Amino acid sequence: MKLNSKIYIAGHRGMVGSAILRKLQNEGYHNFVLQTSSELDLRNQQAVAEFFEAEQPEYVFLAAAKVGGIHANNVYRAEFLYDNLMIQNNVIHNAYVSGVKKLLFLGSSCIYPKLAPQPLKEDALLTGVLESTNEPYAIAKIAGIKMCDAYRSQYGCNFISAMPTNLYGPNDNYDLQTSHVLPALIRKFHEAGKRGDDHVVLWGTGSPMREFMHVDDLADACYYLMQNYDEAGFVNVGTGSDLSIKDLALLVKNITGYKGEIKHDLSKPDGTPRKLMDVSKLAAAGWKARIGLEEGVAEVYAALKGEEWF
Ligand code: GFB
Repeated sequence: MKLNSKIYIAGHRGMVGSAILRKLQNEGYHNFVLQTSSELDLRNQQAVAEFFEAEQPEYVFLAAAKVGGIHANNVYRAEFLYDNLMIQNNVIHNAYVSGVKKLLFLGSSCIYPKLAPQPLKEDALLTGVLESTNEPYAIAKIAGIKMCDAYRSQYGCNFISAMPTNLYGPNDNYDLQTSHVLPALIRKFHEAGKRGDDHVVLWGTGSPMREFMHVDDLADACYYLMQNYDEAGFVNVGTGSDLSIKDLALLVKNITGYKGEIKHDLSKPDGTPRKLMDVSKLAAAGWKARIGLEEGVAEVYAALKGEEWF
């Protein structure tokens, strides 16, 4: 990419897209095409075709998606499947039609089979049954990887895919029903402290293991891959280390200064027992994560002052 290349970031107001935009702006890029979801509904085939024809972006970061935590994935199953398939089909196909030079498609570590060997290597894709709570989302994201590969093989498109681990950072979703675990815990511990509650409720057993990466690290990796990586298939993007949800809760408890107890709601699902990324392919390509979990969460927590609920 040249500094004046025309770049379309799909989903630039979300946590991932906004981090990619910040990163590119910091690097001196300035020729962006940006559309909010009310300006351009990416599920609308005609509207997306017209947008690509009119704007002719050279590079595309596909960070637009219907996303959410374990509960949202499990409940809004139709939306997670339909919205994500429509968004990615429209963007990837029209990137091909309009001659985009390179496209980066983003997915998630939930594409792997529920019981795949750990750490998760890229070649474990489609070797087993998916975790049921996020099967619709995973099926859509697997379809996106295969679509990029098919357009590469049939049409010669330089479309690449990266699968990040669980992410956190600025512009995360703090709605307790639909969010991922990390923003949920930050909010739960903070609000319990403010209210003087004697305990905080954690969903599930607390034993599942998860890996967390700051979204600024992901944005850095996306920028790196856009410049240096041109392969079919996909590459994992993670930190390479994980912890239990219980230990994550203790870390957040400590950062927020909460003094009460932790209780469990066992009616809520645990999800996949573990999903730790094998990041050796990414390391061999020349990139690794820099932001430590404690440092990253402390920074995110400090930046929440001023939020309506804080
Ligand atoms: O982050 P999370 O919602 O999604 O939950 P997944 C991770 C773990 O934290 C689960 C537990 O075992 C939850 O039961 N947990 C404990 C909580 N307390 C809470 C809480 O208050 N809120 C939430 N949300 N969880 C999602 C997938 O899976 O991860 C998506 O559904 C996506 O498809 C995303 O891939 C990255 O890590 O289980």
